[in-house]
Amino acid sequence: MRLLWILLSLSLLSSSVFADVVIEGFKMPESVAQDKNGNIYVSEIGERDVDKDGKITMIDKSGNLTTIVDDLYDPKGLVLFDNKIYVTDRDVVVEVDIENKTSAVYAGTMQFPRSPVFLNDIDVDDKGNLYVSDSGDFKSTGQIFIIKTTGEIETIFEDERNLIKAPNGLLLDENTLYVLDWAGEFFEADLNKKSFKKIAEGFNGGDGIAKVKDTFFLSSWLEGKLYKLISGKAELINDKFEAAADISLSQDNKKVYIPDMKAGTLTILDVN
Ligand SMILES: [Ca+2]
Ligand SMILES: [Ca+2]
Repeated sequence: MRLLWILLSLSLLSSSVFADVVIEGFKMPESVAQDKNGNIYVSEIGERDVDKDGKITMIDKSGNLTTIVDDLYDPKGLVLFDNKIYVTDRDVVVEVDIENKTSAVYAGTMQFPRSPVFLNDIDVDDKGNLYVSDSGDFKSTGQIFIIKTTGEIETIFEDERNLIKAPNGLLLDENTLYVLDWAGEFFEADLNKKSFKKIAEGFNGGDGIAKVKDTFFLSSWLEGKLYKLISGKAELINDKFEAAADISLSQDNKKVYIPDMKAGTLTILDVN
């Protein structure tokens, strides 16, 4: 059992007062999600390129940490659907049964139309179709996949591959897919009209996306920063992270969870 360290601090940031909670002791945390019961799940890479040390840790409402599975490679983006966790793990997507604490490959490397190189973020629609980003070589070979509930996997926005360099963060909002590229651009893609347009830029080393109404929160892994974006205008709200990874919102939309991969922490930021 690991020790849980909670550090309460008040910091004045851009005229708002945030009460931050920082939970320490994670090994390269990459992504986070909260379920409807209030439990928070964190993916931990462990050591990079080392197999069987990647895990999913659950933080319950009392702050107790429990290992759900610890047999993964380098788990990254995770999403909850139907009491299961879907997590990207290098070149596969793994399904984690929370109750039984078991994992199994859900989408294997060979099922993809083009071999994935660095699967990164994941989101799910209300039917269970998964959207997955592949950051490729982090320069120009990235791609975005849909994994249908039938098991079929397709590359989407093929015609926009000149715009998409190294997609990292994905966020699905009804028929709109938001994409934060490692190269710094933030895109809005209409899944029905198949349109794909840039709505902001300047987020070098972009990683996670969270959204409350018309406000986006965007993280930069490379710069350790968290931004707020409203109507295309970005405001820096925290630059104290070492590597702000794949952020997400609490169920009540009042908090943003920020895993800091290099610091090994999870910061809970009040954005009410
Ligand atoms: Ca690992
Ligand atoms: Ca990511």
